[in-house]
Amino acid sequence: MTTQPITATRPVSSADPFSYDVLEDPLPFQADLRERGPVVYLEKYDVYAMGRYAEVQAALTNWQTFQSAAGVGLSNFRYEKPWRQPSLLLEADPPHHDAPRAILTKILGPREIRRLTESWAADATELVDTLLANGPEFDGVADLAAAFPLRVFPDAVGIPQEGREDLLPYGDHVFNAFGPPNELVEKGAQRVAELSASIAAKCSRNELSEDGFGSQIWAAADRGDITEAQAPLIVRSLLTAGVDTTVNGLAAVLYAFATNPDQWRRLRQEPALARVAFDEAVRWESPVQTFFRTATRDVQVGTTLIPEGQKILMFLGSANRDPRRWVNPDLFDLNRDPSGHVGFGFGIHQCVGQHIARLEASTILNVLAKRIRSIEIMGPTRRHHNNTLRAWESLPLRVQLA
Ligand code: OVM
Repeated sequence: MTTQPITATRPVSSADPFSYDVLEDPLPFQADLRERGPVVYLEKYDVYAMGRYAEVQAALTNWQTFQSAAGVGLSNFRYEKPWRQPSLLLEADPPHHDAPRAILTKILGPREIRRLTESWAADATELVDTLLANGPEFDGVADLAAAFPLRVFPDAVGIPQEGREDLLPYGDHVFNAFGPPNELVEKGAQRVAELSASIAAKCSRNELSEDGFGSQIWAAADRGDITEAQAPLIVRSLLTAGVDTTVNGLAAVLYAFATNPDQWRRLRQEPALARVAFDEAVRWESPVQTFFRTATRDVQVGTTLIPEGQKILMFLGSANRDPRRWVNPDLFDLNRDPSGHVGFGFGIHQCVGQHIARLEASTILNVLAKRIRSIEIMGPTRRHHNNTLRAWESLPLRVQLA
């Protein structure tokens, strides 16, 4: 009897998940990926991909086998990103990951951030009232989804006013750079030196206000919980991971409600659903679509043997719409329980800022639900293409006041 090499039966795809068409609408590619098998070899990039919920969730939980420390982008960042030292959180695993993670878990914990509730509600009210005073038509991205996080989050971290306009383009480039070196990355590369210098300058102790997350991170260095060299990189993580993600999470929930008016009526009847609505939008749209892991050993998934050292692309967005896990996955539905979605990741790397994201979203949704009877799309919507993010450039909205 001869034994076939196990890779002879592995599912393969020649598709490019970072192509224009897939970035414009990733759903057909993802459905195809899930149908091909639990893990699929992507010829174009010599990587593996997981698109089904069960395997994505299991792999994200198994950091020993599917490591982050070798980089969570396509390439080995250690050689290819001279402009960015690895993140101490995203691109690390235990034991190095533990102290930075523990510090942020505390600083960004649900209890710790409750002190922000009142002032954020006042900021949201003022932003929405000023916007609506200009008339019933506005851009859901620029005027709301970007405007609100940019109003509250940099203050919460404690960075100066100057240079805040660099936050979104810097994040955009970092998220692009997790993908292949395509035209999105080439375009961003023109400003990367300037942008990374600008962000780095905001992370030093003397630039940060006394009462923000940034100073709390430096206080952890004073206590000896982390080193002084680690502190600015942990502040950088907040500035990198905390802006583009929440902007596109808020855009996702606005788009979801604008295209599902019955769900908006439901939220208005029961405002306590704002948090569920946001998590359902994060499941439905998955603002962070993908991250890579690296196999630390030969590992079999389905009929495929993934060799040690290979990159595996985890499709959070696809797992969040896997019909094997979700009933009517393409429906944005406040009646479902979206918990267990992998839109914030899963396991030890699960988004440490998720309570901030939920507080931002529920704060703005509560104000909108009070003021606005209905939301509709009033013109052509435009996606913003990014190798990692499912993002929006423009959402022209028209609202009817309550
Ligand atoms: C970081 C980082 C950067 C981008 C994304 C992210 C979603 C983290 O620098 O730690 O998590």
